[in-house]
Amino acid sequence: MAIKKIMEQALNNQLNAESESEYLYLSMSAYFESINLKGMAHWMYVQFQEEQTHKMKIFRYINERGGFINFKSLNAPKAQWSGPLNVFEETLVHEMKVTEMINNLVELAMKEKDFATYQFLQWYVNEQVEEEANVVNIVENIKRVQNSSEGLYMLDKELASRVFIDATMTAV
Ligand code: OFO
Repeated sequence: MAIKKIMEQALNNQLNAESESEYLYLSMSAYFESINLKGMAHWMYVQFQEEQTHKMKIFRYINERGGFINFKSLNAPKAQWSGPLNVFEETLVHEMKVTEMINNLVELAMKEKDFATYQFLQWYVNEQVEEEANVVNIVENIKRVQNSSEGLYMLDKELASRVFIDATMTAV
């Protein structure tokens, strides 16, 4: 059964929001490059790659359900921050907003009795738990080492080890 217009539109909004996340994290990666925190720049680059996969999962799903893709133009992301804590605190606020958007989508899928979309969205529900937990952890660690350049150096090295996992390769 083809997807209803109301659900198609809501998923398209999410697809565009994932593009905005991509753009934001790439900008954060560039910022970290500019202040020579290579590990954090790498972490944000992996985050950018992850957001691409979040977008592409929705892209594939809308197509599979016989819907249409509607891209919107994107606003330029913010480019300057006051330091690592500021960046990761803003990342947490951003991810909390995304979680709310996903929850609203789940609510809509239930209301429309679109059980396939409801099922599809469960991956995103779980992913948001992980996204928020990861960032909370980094914010706490930055607070711990904030006044120690050695601590910041060690944390930057740790964040350099993040590995990108392609979510489009896992089940939809
Ligand atoms: Fe796509 O989860 Fe972050 O924004």
